[in-house]
Amino acid sequence: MVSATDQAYMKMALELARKGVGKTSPNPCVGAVLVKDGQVVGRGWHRRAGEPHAEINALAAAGDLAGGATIYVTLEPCNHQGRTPPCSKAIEAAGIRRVVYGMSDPNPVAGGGGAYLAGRGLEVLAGVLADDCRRLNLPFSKRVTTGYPWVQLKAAVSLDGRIAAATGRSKWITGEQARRQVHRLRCLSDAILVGSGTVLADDPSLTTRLPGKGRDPLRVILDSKLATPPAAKVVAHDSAAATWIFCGPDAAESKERQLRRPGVEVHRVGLEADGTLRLVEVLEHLGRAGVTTLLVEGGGRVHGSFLRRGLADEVIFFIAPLLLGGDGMAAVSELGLADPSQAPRLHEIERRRCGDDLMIRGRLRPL
Ligand code: AOF
Ligand code: ZN
Repeated sequence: MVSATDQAYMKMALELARKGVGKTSPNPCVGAVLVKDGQVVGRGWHRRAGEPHAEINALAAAGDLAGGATIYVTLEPCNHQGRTPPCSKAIEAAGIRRVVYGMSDPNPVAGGGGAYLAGRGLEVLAGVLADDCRRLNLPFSKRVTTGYPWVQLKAAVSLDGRIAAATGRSKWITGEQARRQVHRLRCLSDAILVGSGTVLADDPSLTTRLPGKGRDPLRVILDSKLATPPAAKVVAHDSAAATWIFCGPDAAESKERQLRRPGVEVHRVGLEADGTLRLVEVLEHLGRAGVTTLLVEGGGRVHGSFLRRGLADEVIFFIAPLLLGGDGMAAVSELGLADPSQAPRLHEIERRRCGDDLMIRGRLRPL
């Protein structure tokens, strides 16, 4: 039975887990609370990959008070020796009597802690606020089960769905608040991806420029023919961020040589029948490198490719109150839909006002 008390403590554990958002990649955000005789005796959360798991931090905070307590943890305790010893054993050794967790561990190498602890005679309750726990770790769950990162499509569009005037100029469609929000999104991503068209048109640096936020995500350019000029900011600028350029099998060696410098890697992948890069190969490369959240910033052809192949997980569009007309550049290239009922549709939509603009965000699949 799931009681209101169990839910309340799980909520507390979720709040703790959220402190890790954007900091724990490629590992999950996890929170844990220890409760004994109606008192919270320990709190913990996972701060960074490689550092102790949430459960271990909560056990350490409780010290001797852990004996006989209940542990509330947002993710099933791990049962494996990874970078740190298994939490299942630590929970057992501390004399915990009852284990309440939210989501099961989707990680095939780490799972099984729930069954282990039940087998050792602890009372185990799974699935408390499971959906909230899952929402917090969708990118992690996707990467450990498929090998691909979680893909977010981002665009700043006019009311009529254009991302640039016919000249290619796009500065600025959305206002300052929306642009600040984009930098926040970049900070939470492990990598930012754009097509070479965007590099040629905008020459973006694709760094995060939030004061005090140090992390610069990996920059990824889709550039089948290596059209990126060696002077482009993504390759030439002195930056802490690394750049990976993906090109087709036949892109010129001479161009690759010109682009090569510290921090820049060129990767060759196969082509689809339509001549575009094989995105699944790109995603495999990135997933293997630990990229868990990938922010795709366009342009329209890149967004179209991800959507047509069903490879996007989430859409985050900023809509500005202006009109660019049909000669402007479309936010999403052709999808070949015969009927609106076939259109990719967002779920659990979040709407947020950013000054005069509106952010609309949602997942392309239900939970
Ligand atoms: C975390 N933090 O609080 C919990 C995790 O790389 P390792 O050895 O730290 O193991 C990571 C795995 O442990 C992770 O994939 C997940 O399945 C499990 N639980 N991981 O980073 C935590 N509880
Ligand atoms: Zn663990």
